[in-house]
Amino acid sequence: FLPDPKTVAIVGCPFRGGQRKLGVDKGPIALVEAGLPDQIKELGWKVKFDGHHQFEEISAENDPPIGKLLNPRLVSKVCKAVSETVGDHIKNGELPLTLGGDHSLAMGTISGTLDRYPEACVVWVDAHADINTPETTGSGNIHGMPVAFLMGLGPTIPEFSWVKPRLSSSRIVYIGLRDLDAGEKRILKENKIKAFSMHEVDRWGIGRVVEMALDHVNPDRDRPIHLSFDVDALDPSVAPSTGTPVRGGLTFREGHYICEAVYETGCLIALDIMEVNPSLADTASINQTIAVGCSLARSALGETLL
Ligand code: HAR
Ligand code: MN
Ligand code: MN
Ligand code: MN
Repeated sequence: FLPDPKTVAIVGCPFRGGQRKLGVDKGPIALVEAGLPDQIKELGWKVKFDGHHQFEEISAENDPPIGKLLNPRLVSKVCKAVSETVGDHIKNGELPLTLGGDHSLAMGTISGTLDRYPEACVVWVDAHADINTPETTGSGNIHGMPVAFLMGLGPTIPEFSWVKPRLSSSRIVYIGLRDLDAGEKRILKENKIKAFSMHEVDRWGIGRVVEMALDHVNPDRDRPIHLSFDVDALDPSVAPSTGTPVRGGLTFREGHYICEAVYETGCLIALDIMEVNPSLADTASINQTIAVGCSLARSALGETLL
């Protein structure tokens, strides 16, 4: 599935409307300023980047909550635009690398992927399952819900009618989970969704976990893979500058190993690097987190293979 010539299209998404904290909208700018486009070129890819998305804001007065959902119209509109951009890049034979921004954006990126490849599978690397429905959410933050929307769980919200419920429970696998809400645990069980929490990473080791994860969603390694990587999957000592850090996460190598192993399948068709927030820590921690975001992306694009 790798595009020929190998071309990455960077989709910079300075967006924070899926959660409450300031700063995550600066993530993509920081990753690009740190040199990510040139780093990817050095790996032998053509890189297309024509600036970050300019999301025209819907003012808060025009966007009251729908039920518990915060900024619903804004999130919907932004994700719809992202979906179209990602889908277009895939159609053009480019691998979209979406830089967030908060993880609600994955509603857009994965919709774009499924437009082009309905049979695609998703590897979701995160401390969180992001599978609350508009009914189970405690926070109202839509970055905790994109998977529910993609799977068509929960009530129909007319403002999100463009999101087609096309992701089936057998086509997504989680790695790195350790902070789930009670409702999310129930949803995972009821839908028999495969998840490798940090407990499984400790038990089996990351090599075996990634193999089992891929065996589940992509047994013959012939399906396109969308890798959605939330940097809070990593331990806060590795990626401190993110909105909802949770202790006990993936080591630097475990995170990079996942990216490398997905690249090795030759099935990667879209990549998200999400939730880098370059304002939530001291300068050293911020720079460390930005550097890790860049190196995860490089690993998923083949950097560390001999
Ligand atoms: N489960 C909580 C909620 O729904 C926290 C979710 C989110 N944080 C993230 N997503 N960074 O991965 O609000
Ligand atoms: Mn997430
Ligand atoms: Mn998370
Ligand atoms: Mn490296």
